[in-house]
Amino acid sequence: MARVFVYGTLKKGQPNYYRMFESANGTAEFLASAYTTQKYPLVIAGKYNIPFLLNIPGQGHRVQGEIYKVDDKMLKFLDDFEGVPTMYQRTQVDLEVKEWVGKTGEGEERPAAGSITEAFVYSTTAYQPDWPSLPSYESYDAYGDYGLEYATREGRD
Ligand code: PCA
Repeated sequence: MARVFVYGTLKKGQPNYYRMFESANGTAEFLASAYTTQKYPLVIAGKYNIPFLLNIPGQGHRVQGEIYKVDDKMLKFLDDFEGVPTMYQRTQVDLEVKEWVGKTGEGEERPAAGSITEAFVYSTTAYQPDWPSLPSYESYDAYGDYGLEYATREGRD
């Protein structure tokens, strides 16, 4: 089992969320909403309007997302889906819990709001030179009013 912090199209309500709940891909369980403890640029880049968390700590915003517990099969699926290691790299990130709703081990308390935890994240250091100066967001929304709707895999040319 592993924990993954998702901030982009894998979040609830976003275009790739369903992929975490296709049983052929493995299993995923929602644990908590959280923010990165550090700031990072979360930009929307390229002709398909793909969200990227650039691995440049200290720049941008503290990014909002969701922590999931995933099995090894799902972790492999996500690595493959996210094009690890070329498009994204899977790294560890420190997170501040906003609200923990998932199960904990027997006899364990749910981590309180404000507590610090860590998870994997799909971030990248393989970005184009102009990406760090793109607008950066605290919270990604594929359907947001900035007019950069995500092109799904099926919808690309
Ligand atoms: N999928 C991953 C990384 C960016 C994306 O769209 C996520 O949601 O965290």
